[in-house]
Amino acid sequence: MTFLYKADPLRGAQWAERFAQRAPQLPFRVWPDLGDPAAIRYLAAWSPGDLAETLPNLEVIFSVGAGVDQFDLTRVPQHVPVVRMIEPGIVEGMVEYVTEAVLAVHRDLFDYALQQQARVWQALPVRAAATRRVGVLGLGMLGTAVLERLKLFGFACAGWSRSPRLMDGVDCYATDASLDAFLARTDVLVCLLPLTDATRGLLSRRVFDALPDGASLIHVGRGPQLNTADLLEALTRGRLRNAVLDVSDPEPLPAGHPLWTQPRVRITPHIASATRPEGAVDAVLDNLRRHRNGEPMLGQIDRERGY
Ligand code: NDP
Ligand code: OXD
Repeated sequence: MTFLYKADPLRGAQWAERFAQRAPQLPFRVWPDLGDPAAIRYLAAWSPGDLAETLPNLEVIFSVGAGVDQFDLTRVPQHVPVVRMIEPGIVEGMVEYVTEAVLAVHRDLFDYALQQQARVWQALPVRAAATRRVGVLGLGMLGTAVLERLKLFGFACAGWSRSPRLMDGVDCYATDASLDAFLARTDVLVCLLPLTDATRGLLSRRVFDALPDGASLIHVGRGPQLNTADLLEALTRGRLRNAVLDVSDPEPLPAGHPLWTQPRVRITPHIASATRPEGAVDAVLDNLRRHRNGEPMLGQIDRERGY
């Protein structure tokens, strides 16, 4: 009974070390060193390629990320559950990233960066956090954690999800029918949605036009959710004021892409948060225990929904 890891090899070495400490009885291999394919029961991957179809005795696939859109689920046999990553490090990283980005927008740091380039020493009026309306698309593990932190600054917080949710101190909107009402009250829009057929291309002119004039976008979901031509146009029109983009389509963003040179766009290379090896291995081992005991695994995705 072997565990196979197929993702970043540097992190793989850290996973191997943690496995050796926490589960020395379970042989751990790093792809492409498969050993006997028939012995592999568990796979952790960013993207499994053809492994899900070709490993004859595979029992569970773990995504090393919180998202699973990089998996081709049609190539994963129906009897093999797919489990996404739920571990504290990934949440902490995302809370830090989005909090910093919201505060940067709130405290006009994009404007001050432009003023600095022009050597302008000019104070801008400071708005109270309570008058700044933050809206998070996605009220899952990450969206709720982000809102819990943003609430502490006093921002007017709202969230949008597929099914109705309740969160203390957060105005919760659900379903497509309430999207416009949610957008109309949102000055800073944060995208923390999984990539599915329903969310692909969602961040488009239609959404930007439903936001108040001069709103800002923080996109930390997945690149294909954003229509970049519409974003550029909305920035040019002044409809959107600033954009913080951690994800792009394709990744890496090509060197000649016009987003690179937009003065009010800040780009980071998909680093908002990442699974930490210790937490990830602990989460996987806990789920293996659950699997063996016939208990539900934490983070098992629903193939129909796609997340
Ligand atoms: P979850 O699955 O916990 O939550 C997803 C949320 O999105 C849920 O609230 C869900 O609604 C909502 N949602 C999904 N589809 C729709 C829809 N069509 N309409 C309205 N709401 C919808 O995901 P996480 O919070 O763990 O992660 C979110 C995403 O963040 C990941 O899928 C990944 O793409 C991205 N991510 C990015 C990282 C980065 O570094 N940039 C790092 C980690 C993750 P409901 O509650 O009703 O199910
Ligand atoms: C993830 C990511 O989904 O890193 O975990 O984007």
